[in-house]
Amino acid sequence: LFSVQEGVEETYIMIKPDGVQRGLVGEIISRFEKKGFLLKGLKLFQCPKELAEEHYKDLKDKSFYPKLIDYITSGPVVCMAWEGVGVVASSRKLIGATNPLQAEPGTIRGDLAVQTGRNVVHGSDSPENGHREIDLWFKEGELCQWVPAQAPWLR
Ligand code: RTP
Repeated sequence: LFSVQEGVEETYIMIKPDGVQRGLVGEIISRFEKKGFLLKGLKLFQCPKELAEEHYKDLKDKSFYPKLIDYITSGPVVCMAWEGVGVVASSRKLIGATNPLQAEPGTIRGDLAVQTGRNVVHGSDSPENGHREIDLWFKEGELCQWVPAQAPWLR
């Protein structure tokens, strides 16, 4: 039995269609696994337009919004739920700045992307949005509640 550790959060990470098309799925998942976060949900998924619009509803007044919706629905994405201490902010660090040209080398976007409009991955920006987005993208029964047998301290 493990006591609930302080600061354990969950976040929604999504490999965008360009990441899938470019064969970066394994590389991106690997970075979160190696960091030591716990994978709770994983699926390849063709996003319907309505879901993309709900996910990005806060950006609907932006000029790039229609292109963003076209991009996210242009091919399959990989949806993931990850758990861990401080996983929301830590994932944003692993991902790097929104504009890949400003993302530090060593980050996913810094190493693997060039354009803001093709920045390969999404990560929730707050614990509240982590919950909201996991609820939005996953159905009940698609998430696994589990504890790794060998390394529970990694949580
Ligand atoms: P994300 O939600 O994907 O992790 O990205 P973010 O928080 O770093 O950036 P946000 O401002 O929330 O924008 C969401 C996504 O919209 C696209 N975008 N395009 N000027 C542009 O053309 C522009 N600005 C943003 C990007 O795909 C960005 O990740």
